[in-house]
Amino acid sequence: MVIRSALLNVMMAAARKAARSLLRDYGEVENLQVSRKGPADFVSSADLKAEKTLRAELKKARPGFGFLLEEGGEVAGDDKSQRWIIDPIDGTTNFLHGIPNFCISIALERDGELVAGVVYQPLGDEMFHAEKGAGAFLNERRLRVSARRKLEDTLIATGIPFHGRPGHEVFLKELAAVMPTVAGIRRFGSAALDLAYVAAGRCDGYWEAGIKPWDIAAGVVLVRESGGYVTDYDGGSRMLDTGEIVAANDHLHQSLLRLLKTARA
Ligand code: LIP
Repeated sequence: MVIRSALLNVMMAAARKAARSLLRDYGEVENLQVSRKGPADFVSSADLKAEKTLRAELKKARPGFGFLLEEGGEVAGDDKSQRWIIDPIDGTTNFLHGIPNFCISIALERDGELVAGVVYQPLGDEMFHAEKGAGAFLNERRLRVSARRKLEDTLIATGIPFHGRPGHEVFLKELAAVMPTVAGIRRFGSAALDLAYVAAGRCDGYWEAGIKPWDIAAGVVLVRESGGYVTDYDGGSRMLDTGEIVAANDHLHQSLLRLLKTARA
């Protein structure tokens, strides 16, 4: 039986409450695929509904904390040292197309440091959670990053730029460098779950550019607390500012970082 802090219990309860409406909406999206208008507006209302629930539950539990919300933006709290960083649906495009790989991501930042994260994948009832210094868990199971040491044995996740997003050419250079070096590359469509999968050892690494703070904040805590390394492209910790991230187990992080840096040179 995992003993969790009151803070994590608050975060997990909020995620479960928001997931109830999200699962109902996801079922509806599948029916809307064939409608002429498509489900885009419906998904944005699902996004807003989930975010409203998360904000209400977390404000009730910690009234003074601020927020950084994917839809609602920055909301200052009375307590200037603490803010929630929330993505109500990470993997929105998957959700829109009825692809079962999306999650709710909630992180707590205290004095500029990410100290707790919850990534909840409601379809599989997979609650990834971690708090600084207390380890990372999937439901009741303690998580550890993979032990693979050779890039040729690894499965690496990434995100691919698309219409309206920058970085197509540089991504192709990165892909050309990584592709022949590893056992496989996956584009799952949710940065938060990509990081959760690294923390769980399902993937050995993940990289992406052009990513938002709410996509990665919770996953950063998961990877760190499961013994992995997470940096920006320069090996620093400014991922939320730069929108660039490289995460991997402790044996591989430097190799992956170097590979990507060479590709971009
Ligand atoms: C998504 C990220 C994903 C990225 C997508 C999108 P959203 O976030 O989680 O890694 O490749 O382009 O940004 O929009 O689903 O919250």
